[in-house]
Amino acid sequence: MKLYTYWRSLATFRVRIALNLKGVAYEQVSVDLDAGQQSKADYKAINPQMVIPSLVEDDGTVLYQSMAIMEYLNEVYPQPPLLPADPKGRARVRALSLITVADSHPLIVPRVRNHLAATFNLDDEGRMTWVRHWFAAGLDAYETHLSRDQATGTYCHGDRVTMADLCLVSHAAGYRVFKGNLDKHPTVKRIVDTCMADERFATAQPMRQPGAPKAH
Ligand SMILES: N[C@@H](CCC(=O)N[C@@H](CS)C(=O)NCC(=O)O)C(=O)O
Repeated sequence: MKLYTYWRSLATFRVRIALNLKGVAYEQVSVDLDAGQQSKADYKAINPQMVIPSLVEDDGTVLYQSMAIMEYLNEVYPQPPLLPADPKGRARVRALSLITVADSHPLIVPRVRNHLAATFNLDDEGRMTWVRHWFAAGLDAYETHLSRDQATGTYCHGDRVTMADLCLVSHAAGYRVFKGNLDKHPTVKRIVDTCMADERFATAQPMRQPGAPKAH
């Protein structure tokens, strides 16, 4: 299978972790978001929404939207499970995942930041404030849920990795790119640090992808 990706894409980071956890081999095809390659005709034919990730199966089926892709991988490769066995647990993991996937990340993606600049003349500093606001709002919600819910364990839900951890880790990584830190979110920080100590998470992170700037 082929993953259309870009080193710093947070949505693709989530999918890369899922692929690593499932032990699935894949080919990476880079879509340079900084060069606007996502809007070019050849990629638009694959994903009309002009966003990454897209995962193309060997039979040509195109999967899109990171959460749908994670759920697909979880169904096709059941081990290790990314969702709990019980309906209430699954609802909680999906709900935690959606804090990032539905309510935070969509507000900070390049097309939104570009629109704020082009249509509303928001300068760099204004866009930075916007992005940090939405990341922090999501982290506040995570911190409250995770610190008060009995269901929280070593990870977001109990003592096994679930899809919620993949989403949380991508959220925290994005916040750090925009110079946020997790000092006010200790439960989030504990879980993120635990996840990132696992090579299957660490090797999926943006700075370890082909094309990422060299760390200095
Ligand atoms: N909800 C989608 C978000 C996809 C998305 O917006 N991806 C970003 C990269 S993380 C993108 O391709 N942005 C291109 C743009 O905004 O022009 C998902 O989770 O897959």
